[in-house]
Amino acid sequence: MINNKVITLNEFIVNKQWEFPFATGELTSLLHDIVFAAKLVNREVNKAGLVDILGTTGDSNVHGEEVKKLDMFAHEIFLSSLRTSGECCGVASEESTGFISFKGAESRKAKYVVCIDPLDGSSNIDVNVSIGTIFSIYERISTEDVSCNIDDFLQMGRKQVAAGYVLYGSSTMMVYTTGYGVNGFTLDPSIGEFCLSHRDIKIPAKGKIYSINESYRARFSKSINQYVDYCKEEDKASNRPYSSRYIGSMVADFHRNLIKGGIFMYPAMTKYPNGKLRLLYECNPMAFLVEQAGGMATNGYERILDLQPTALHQRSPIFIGSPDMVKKVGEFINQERLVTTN
Ligand code: P6P
Repeated sequence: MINNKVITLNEFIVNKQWEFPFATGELTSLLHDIVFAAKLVNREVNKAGLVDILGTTGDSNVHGEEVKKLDMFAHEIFLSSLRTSGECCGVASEESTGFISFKGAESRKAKYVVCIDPLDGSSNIDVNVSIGTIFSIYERISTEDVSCNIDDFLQMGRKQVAAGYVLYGSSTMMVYTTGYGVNGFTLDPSIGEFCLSHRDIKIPAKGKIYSINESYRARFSKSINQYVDYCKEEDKASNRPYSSRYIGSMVADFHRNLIKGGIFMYPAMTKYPNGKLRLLYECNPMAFLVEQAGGMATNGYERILDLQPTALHQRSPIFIGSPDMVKKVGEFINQERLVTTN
């Protein structure tokens, strides 16, 4: 609120546009289209238990994961909004094996591509646990007025022009960045608008929360288990033991740690030798957001945003959150590397 005036997300996006001297309004318009799609998805997520949109489609996606009806609904809603926006020439979606190139004359001229996980954490849909949408926006590198190509999507995360997520939780929030800080907006259902509720979010340098699926302990490397044991040790000077919090929905786990401080970890393991989370539409957008909020995101060795993608759905290990905590787990990982390489 400024002078008790509610600031809506649409107003905020337009106001921020004026901060870009050469802004032409295209990114503003694209963000508006994403916001519109999020409102439509939110409406269905909120009544998922009442309509025949729960359960599965009986299909599985490119990752061999069961596709939920709401997954596909969200995918189609975002695709439709992006296709008609005229500001996006193509989309890489978790729900689509290949990228989708929009063929319309206006879309072919558009300067942006979008990578998106339309509904992440979908295994939680049927049990009413928070789920989310994650998006990432790049300027195309292919020639305008021709169809986009794979290289438009395989850009390093540090090339993102915008990224954000929608959290369909106890309230519905949108959190996004265009590279000038992170701001959060809460949906007011009475007016159907996202309103500024978390201005200029900064993640605490350290927190008391660690998030990891400890059921995989037998599959983790020694250094990961050593760090988890470190989190559990009694040490008042360093405010340990930390609390274990893991929802199994990346957006919800990330958002809690962003606000309170903490670390989310999905390491490589025997079942997932490159980690489980996807670089283009989970790791990169969250890494852009966390760095803009003063946090860190690595794959254990390198900055996530510096990784060169080679495939649309490639996975990456990820350690993301409060910088002091990401650095600490990195010390354990590199110690193991030193020991095993000597
Ligand atoms: P696991 C949801 O399926 C997801 O992609 C992320 O949202 C979540 O953090 C992770 O997988 C949970 O994976 O193996 O712990 O169930």
